[in-house]
Amino acid sequence: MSIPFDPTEHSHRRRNPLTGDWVVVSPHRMKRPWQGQVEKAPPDTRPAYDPTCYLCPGNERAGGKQNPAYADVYVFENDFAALVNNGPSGDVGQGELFQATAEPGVCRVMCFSPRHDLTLPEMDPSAIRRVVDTWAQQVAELGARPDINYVQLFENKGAVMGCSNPHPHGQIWGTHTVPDEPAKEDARQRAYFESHGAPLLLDYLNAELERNERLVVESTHWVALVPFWAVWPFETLLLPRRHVTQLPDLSDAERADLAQILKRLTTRYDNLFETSFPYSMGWHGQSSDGADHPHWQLHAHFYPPLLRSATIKKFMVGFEMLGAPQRDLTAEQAAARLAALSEVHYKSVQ
Ligand code: H2U
Ligand code: ZN
Repeated sequence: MSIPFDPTEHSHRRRNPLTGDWVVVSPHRMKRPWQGQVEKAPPDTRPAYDPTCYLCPGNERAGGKQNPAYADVYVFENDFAALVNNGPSGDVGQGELFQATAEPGVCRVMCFSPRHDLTLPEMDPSAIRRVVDTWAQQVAELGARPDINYVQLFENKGAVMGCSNPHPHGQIWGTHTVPDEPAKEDARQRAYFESHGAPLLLDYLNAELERNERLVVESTHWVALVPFWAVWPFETLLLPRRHVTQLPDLSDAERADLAQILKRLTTRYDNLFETSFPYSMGWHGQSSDGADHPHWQLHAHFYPPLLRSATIKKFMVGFEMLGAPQRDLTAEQAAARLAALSEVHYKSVQ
């Protein structure tokens, strides 16, 4: 007689339908004794203005240019851009085994706030709304250029993620080629739409709302959940309830509501280990190639590395580097932890 499958006991694999990638889940390992230290992060005592910060208003940047005395969001061309428009175009490879193509592009930096000491969860929804509007405006502006076919918005937060400066900021990269992650998601969403006649992520969202096992925060227009196939311990997916393919298409009400849910979600993240929660987050919308993409559903991914405390992170090494990603805490357990947290920021309580 075979034992019935128990997702909280038995090792298994889960498939990410957006990319086709798999993750190994080892829920039985959550019962291991833990003898490591659980350290609290040192208190964060940043000034509202730091005269040595290259992102604060009025300061000189590393490249020698000066920031204006900006009052809300400020976007500038990255002084050390990874992609530039200064070379040949097209195929620059040397045959089948040495393929290369020119990759012209644009890299910008976006300061979320003039305040050096704030992060998204500590900002007012009205200020976060200006971040949302700027994201949408940048996708519309860069996406309209014939040389740019994808606009990737992202935020690297925290030194543990390699973020160079605590001043709240994100980045904008406009690329000629659709990068690998959105390209994989595009192919899977297109194939699903062709066989089911509905967007993959909307069917997925509706199934998650029905199951109610992995939901973290819900609002009128948005839902944040731990995806069934999450790789990072507290990874989340944030998506609109309506079928929307890109940020510029969001309505006024959806933008205002997005500002609120971003604050609520990131506050829960900070409250989890009572630390300014590090992550890489970013938006995936349709490519800006001028075509219609009805198979797309706009969404944001949050990929946070912390596992057990403010100082203990998950490493993607060993089997994960050479085989496939693996996790112990199940997506359902992570969602339950995040869903149980307060939406009042821990710093405002103490
Ligand atoms: P992070 O988001 O990973 O911290 O990167 C910050 C970016 O800011 C980085 O790409 C740019 C760096 O090139 N930068 C400037 O454009 N001007 C500066 O004066 C310093 C940093
Ligand atoms: Zn600053």
